[in-house]
Amino acid sequence: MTPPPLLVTCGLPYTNGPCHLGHLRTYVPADAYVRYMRRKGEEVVFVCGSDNHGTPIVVSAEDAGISPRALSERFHKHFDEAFKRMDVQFDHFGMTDDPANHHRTGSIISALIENGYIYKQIVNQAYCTRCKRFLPDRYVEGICPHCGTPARGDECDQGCGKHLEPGEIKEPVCKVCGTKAEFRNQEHYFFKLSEFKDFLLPFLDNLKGTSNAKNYAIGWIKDELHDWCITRTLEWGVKFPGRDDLVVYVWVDAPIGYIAFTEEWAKKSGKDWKRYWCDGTKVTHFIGGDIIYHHCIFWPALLKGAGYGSPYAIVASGMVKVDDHKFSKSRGYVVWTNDDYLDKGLPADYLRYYLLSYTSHTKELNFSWKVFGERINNEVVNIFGNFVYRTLYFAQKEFGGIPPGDPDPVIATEIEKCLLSVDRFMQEYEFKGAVDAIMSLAAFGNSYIQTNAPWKLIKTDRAAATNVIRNCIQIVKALTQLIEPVMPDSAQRCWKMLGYCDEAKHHPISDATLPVHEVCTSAPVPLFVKMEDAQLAELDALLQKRVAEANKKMEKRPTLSIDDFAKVEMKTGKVLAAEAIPKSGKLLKLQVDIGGETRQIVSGIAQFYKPEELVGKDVIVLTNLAPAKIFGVESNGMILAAGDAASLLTPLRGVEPGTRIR
Ligand code: B3M
Ligand code: ZN
Repeated sequence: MTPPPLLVTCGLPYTNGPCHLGHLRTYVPADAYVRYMRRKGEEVVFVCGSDNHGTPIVVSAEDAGISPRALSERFHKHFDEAFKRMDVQFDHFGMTDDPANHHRTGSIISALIENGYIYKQIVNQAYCTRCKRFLPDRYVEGICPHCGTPARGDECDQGCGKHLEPGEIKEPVCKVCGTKAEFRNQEHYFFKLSEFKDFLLPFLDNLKGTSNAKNYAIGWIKDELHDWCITRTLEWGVKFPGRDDLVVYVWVDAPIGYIAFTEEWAKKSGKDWKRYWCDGTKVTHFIGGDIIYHHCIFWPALLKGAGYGSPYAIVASGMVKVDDHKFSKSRGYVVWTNDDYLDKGLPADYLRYYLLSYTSHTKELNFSWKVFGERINNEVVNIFGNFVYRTLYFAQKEFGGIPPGDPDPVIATEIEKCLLSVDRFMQEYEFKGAVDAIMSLAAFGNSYIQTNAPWKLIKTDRAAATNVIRNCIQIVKALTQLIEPVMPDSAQRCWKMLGYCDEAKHHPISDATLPVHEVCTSAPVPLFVKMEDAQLAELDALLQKRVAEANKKMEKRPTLSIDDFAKVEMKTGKVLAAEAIPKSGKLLKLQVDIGGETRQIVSGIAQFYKPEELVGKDVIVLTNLAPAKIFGVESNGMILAAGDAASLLTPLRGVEPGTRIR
């Protein structure tokens, strides 16, 4: 039997926000790896897709006033386009909410039930009496039972990082309305992860990939393995077989998406997906360093329990910082792929180069525009670009092409050395090592042309000058071949300048050593444009502005004089009527008695209150706010509320409507 081909996947982006540098740190190296392996002659399939389920999507969709499916489709399209613009070329990019994944997840759960790995149990779960619902995962916040830090329902995101099971969180509070949650009993389904220890230890021992993934997982497995609750009380998701009231936990159907996407790809390409997942598989997962547990422990156990093959390699990238700060969207330490980079006209290749060469794949990457500019200008432009241009310019000017022939042995040896070195690094997922080796060859070329100065030599010894430039051309060809996985667009442009009409990526990497027969007779142009200081300063200013704005949001307001406060007119009011404003999602239209006068007020509280529960309530109204039209509806005043969940203010003791607040 022929050995199974390589299947490479990337962690699936959630469809509740745009693509950023943190995503790219995983996807760009995966794409470079796939390109390289193909150039080595391996059969590779590269699949990914968007992760549409789970509470983060439901909460964001509620905020946006649209359905989780609509939100998912919007961001799915966004990611698909952003990846293409970055030259990250998946063979298939699916959605976890599409039928193939619903079907595959159902079938895997059924297999797990049949094999005795799933059992029912009553869970004491957080319940909100105001919202009248159970609070899965991110619907609840509280205190981590392991380390005492404030945590989300499903993970201690600010403290110890542990995964939290339903019912584990202490002092739970409803994320939507801020009400203290109760614990109530509910029946759930559990996966017997604890039974997989004997399988997981040898599996991890043999696992390929980066050492961080393997070592963390081996460390965790030496502790006790807990069974996982794999159902949630949500409408949105993949239904648990036979239970209309439960969906499976997002971390069940998300990795199963890898299989479903392979099936979708196989269907359109006339291939057999089982070849990838059922016989001795060669599946390589590229993931972020924060989801190692899910991929090295939970996922292989799930596959094993359902009778599928095990992952071959897991490659986990290190964290991303921005300007020496923890990557944070809310604090402004973020670089958006479209808004901050591609839409500014910057080439995908520069960012690809930077991400691959900044540091070892498993180490922390600290982004700054300053270092970005330095690396591009000093390395890509001055070393690589400069050498290529000098060589091609001289060849074209003096020879209008180069007489074919073999390069000198010393040059051939240098190229061979580089090929071996790049190969060793790529096999070890050490992308920086590979890029550095390529750049060393470019630096070698630069000093070779400088030392031999063919522009001088040609005046005294034309044959010797011809030989020098032929050697340089060979190095250019090797560089073009080698850099293609890193900077595909630049490599292709260079390939054209060498006189080739086909695509560089369709040549095996070993072509680097074959002599060049043709050199383009049209004038070469510089491959790269330098990053200007002014442009870098502008990009940096945008980042600093975003950080300052985020800070301001968290800052205290300036002190107010009593005279300033006297300008504010607030009165008690009684809500007489309330109705939702159609299609607005968030808005209610209220009629409020403020003492002898009825005001119409539009308020963004529809997510938190039903219209009928507001009628008759005493509220506090800012009465001298300038009237405004909101969603086309006249609003004359503002109702005061506290916090993100809009808890309405009300007088402690009954007072007449229209009583002045002082
Ligand atoms: N959607 C995103 C994350 O936690 C999550 C990955 C799923 S991979 C199967 O990074
Ligand atoms: Zn609630």
